Amino acid sequence: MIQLSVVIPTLNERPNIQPIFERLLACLDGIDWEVIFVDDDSPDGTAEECRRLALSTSRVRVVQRVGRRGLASACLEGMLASSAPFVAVMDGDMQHDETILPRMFKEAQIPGTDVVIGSRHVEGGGMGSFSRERVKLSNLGRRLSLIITSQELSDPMSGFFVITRTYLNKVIYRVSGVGFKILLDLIASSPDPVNVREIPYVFRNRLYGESKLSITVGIEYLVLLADKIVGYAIPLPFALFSIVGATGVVLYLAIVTALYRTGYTTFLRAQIVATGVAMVSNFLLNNLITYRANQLRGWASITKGLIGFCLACSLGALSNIAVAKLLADRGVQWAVAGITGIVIGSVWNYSVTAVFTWHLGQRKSGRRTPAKKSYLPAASPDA
Ligand SMILES: Nc1nc2c(ncn2[C@@H]2O[C@H](COP(=O)(O)OP(=O)(O)OP(=O)(O)O)[C@@H](O)[C@H]2O)c(=O)[nH]1
Ligand SMILES: [Mg+2]
Repeated sequence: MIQLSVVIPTLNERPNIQPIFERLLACLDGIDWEVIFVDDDSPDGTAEECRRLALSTSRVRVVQRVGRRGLASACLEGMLASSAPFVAVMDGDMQHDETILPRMFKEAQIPGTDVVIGSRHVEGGGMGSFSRERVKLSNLGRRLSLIITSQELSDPMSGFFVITRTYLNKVIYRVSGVGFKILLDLIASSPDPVNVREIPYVFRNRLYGESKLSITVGIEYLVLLADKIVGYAIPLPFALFSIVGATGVVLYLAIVTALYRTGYTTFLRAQIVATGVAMVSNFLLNNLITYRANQLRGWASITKGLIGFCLACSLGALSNIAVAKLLADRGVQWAVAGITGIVIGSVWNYSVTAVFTWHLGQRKSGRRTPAKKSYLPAASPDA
């Protein structure tokens, strides 16, 4: 029976697959283990490389996700594809020190334990040769994590941990699966205090492949925080759409104030400019944050999307005014009438643009250029 599944999310990690497997083989002696690579259809042929390896050992399994992306959701799918009572999650670039896995596994078996974290911030651990900026960012992330979990963890941003099946089953329906910080998501999803153990390790440098760290990781982190705060009450995309809408209102007011109150132009002109700028800003922010998974790219589709977005939102504004006026005419207090109008207008804007501008719910083509080289054995001539 497999006791420990090691889930490794991968995106363009082909050169790391064989070495990481050999390292696991060397350090997990005496444990019944398997490794599950969850690959997001990497163009460099990572999944094919995993399959090549899997043909020679039953310890290797592959989940290849087509048309989908995301580290947290990849980890969740790997965990759910395993039947082992303990699941480890580890990066596929050998930056996590796999030699502490046996100790993590041992501590995870101590009754009552939920999660064992590989930590860079307890005595004996370290960030390796991380740049000062990366360390600062990591520390900021650690402080922000306290918004969604009251539990003081030394390294909530860690992507290296062992979780018990019992704990996973307890929180699985509450996890967001958004972004890159799956450990924090799993811990913040528990209704009860989590029994955590921490084991030090020193973060290593990447030997092969490239980092996937980008501005998106930061945005996804904020989205995770937002989902944990409001996600139970409001669907996350609608909450993000509304936050973006609120920034549009602030921008609109600032521009009208700057242009009209200073006497620079007429009220009508100030309003036209402010409305135009706010709509473009809302469109771009929604494209970057709310609909990042369906993001429109390239001038042609961005221009088409922007025109559709402005048309839909203009209709939304009309319905907002119409509803508010109707209610006010029937004696409803003006503030209540106005807010009702805003809510109805926003729901319209959100629903229409989600479908027509960002094509939400329509299956994206998973087609891509296949990996240059196939590692599958050539079909036998008599097959
Ligand atoms: N399946 C999947 N794996 C991902 C995705 N993004 C990153 N990964 C994998 O997650 C692990 C961590 O990503 P890294 O780019 O190394 O992130 P990091 O370790 O925080 O950053 P660096 O220190 O700069 O390497 C690696 O194994 C990546 O291949 C994704 O969208 N899907
Ligand atoms: Mg890395």
